[in-house]
Amino acid sequence: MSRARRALGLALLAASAHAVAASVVEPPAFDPRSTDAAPCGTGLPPPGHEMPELRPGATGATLAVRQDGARLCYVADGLADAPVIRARLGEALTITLRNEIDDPSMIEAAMTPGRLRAANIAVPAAAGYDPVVPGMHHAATAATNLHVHGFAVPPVAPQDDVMSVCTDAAVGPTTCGQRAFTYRYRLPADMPEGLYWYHPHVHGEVQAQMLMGLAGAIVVEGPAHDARRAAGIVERVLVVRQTQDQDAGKTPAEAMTAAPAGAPPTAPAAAAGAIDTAHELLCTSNAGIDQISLNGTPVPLGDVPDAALARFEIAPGTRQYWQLLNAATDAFLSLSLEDDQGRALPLQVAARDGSPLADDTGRLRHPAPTPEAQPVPPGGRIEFFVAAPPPGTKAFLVTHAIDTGCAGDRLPERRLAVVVAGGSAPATAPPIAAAPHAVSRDLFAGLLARHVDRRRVIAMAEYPRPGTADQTDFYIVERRPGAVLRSYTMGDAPAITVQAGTTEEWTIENWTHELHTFHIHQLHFRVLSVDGRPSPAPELLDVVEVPYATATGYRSKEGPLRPGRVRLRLHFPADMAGDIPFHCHLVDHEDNGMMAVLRIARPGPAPRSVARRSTPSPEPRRAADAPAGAAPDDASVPLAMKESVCRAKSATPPSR
Ligand SMILES: [Cu+2]
Repeated sequence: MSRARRALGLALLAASAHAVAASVVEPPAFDPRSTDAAPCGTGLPPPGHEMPELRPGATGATLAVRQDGARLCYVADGLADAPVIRARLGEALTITLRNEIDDPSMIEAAMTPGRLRAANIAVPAAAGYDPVVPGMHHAATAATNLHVHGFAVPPVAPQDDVMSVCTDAAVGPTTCGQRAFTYRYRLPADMPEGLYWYHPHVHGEVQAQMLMGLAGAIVVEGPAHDARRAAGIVERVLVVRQTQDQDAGKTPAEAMTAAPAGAPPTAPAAAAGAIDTAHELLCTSNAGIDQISLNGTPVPLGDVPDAALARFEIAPGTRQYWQLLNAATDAFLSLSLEDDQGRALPLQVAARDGSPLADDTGRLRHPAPTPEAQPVPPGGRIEFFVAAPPPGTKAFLVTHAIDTGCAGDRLPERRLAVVVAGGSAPATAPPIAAAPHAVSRDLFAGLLARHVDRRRVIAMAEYPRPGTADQTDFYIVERRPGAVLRSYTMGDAPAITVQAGTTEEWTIENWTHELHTFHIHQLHFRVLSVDGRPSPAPELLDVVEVPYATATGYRSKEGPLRPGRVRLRLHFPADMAGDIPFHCHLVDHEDNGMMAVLRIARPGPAPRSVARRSTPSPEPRRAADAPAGAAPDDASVPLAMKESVCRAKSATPPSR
């Protein structure tokens, strides 16, 4: 859910799309060439469009960020068509990012935070309530930078440093001190091979810049890619983006329905020792449906003719390898391949988030083809084999309707593409059963076997800003004694410091009524359990969906809410030492505070006392989610996190 003033730029985008649909005037032909008159090209790509490829290697390539009104685009080799960047394990990748943005006001208009110019009124500490100190409105700078999502490279310039590296726009503040920056990545030879992606990461402007067009895929090639190529398997890159955020622009008063009947008023007594989340029982009444696109082409809603869909041909009797990125700002996907009767066809998933589902030990094997829908959260990737449908039939790539929680967005079923048998097979194409699955050892191997040095509980929450009608603040905070809810503000000190070489288990809790995701830079983690259900084959991911909270009944010992939970195991390699952001990848939430920084400290002569950091956790209450020494459950940790909304409702709205 995002709440903000309607973004002018996005409204313009939407309006122009509607105007095209409603008028008889032919839309401009698609021409991705970037010119002075049309910096981001003209027209929309036809369904099934393939983005150009860019192979910068060590010598490098330039990626310019250009602007055409409410649109932003990545331009390479003169084409405003976010290239698929191809890189190679163990090799250097050099990219110069140049900022050509010339109208920051369009980004300002597309940003979701409200119009607050002053710090919000802090809620005074009182019995039962603790201060909430939200941030304030972030004015658009039009600075941009490049995050290589998922790359296991140091968070240190000139590699993936999103905290201190940025580039200034052609017009606007000059806070970055540079118009261009050359990123020099050294891809480890043992990084997982597969689909990654790039997007801006200037805090407060991530959603605006992504909605306006900034996101692209990176394919990191290695032995598995080589094996597929040798076998003649065609690879296809699919990028889902989001161009609108419809539910913005409502006030919380408009957007929220009443709490369920019988909900008690927020009372300190109900909150003793736990997050007081009575207001989290509020739902929203979203009516809008966000527009998504596939490789730049709008994805239609409802039952549409096949001609409106991307059409992909697969040579009869063969299969292809599809690499799909969900670069949407907040739209989840749930993918299936279906025949024209709506029956799910088996899908063989090979990798997620750039990581093979099998490991080199044989402990984790490639799953059998499954007809089950495959979730792909915002920021996530999935790679799978698609077999040619029998000649004369067709199949559809579908994303199903998703329940995102009563405060989440509406996500209806949509068809993304039609798949038919056609074309001729490459000479080397193997029969379907013989596709190779190369699995090499990666730097996250052995994670499941590592000794766990420490366990933490990380809570996600969201509260309407006290005293105002147009802003929700989002939080991600470690639950520990003395913790205070505070939205992240650029420059905040690291929330957590760990020693390089250690391993931790984090339980991520979602105390809200909408889905969130957890993403951490630099690292892949294994997902051990979801809502207490152990994963039979813990996946190695860099972004994971965190289920929404469920009401427990008001007489429950647990309080009114049971948070959704995922339990993760993370290892902190010395090579990744530095300050690493972790955040929700519904990027509006990230922009509005659901972000924090983890510091990986290099091993030094005087590490922190291990004994002090290894205080035994209290016994968890829920056996299902409680292997020995599991993370503590909600009521067992003394907390200083209590929401303050009800108390603050009568506060004077801050000046705007
Ligand atoms: Cu979120």
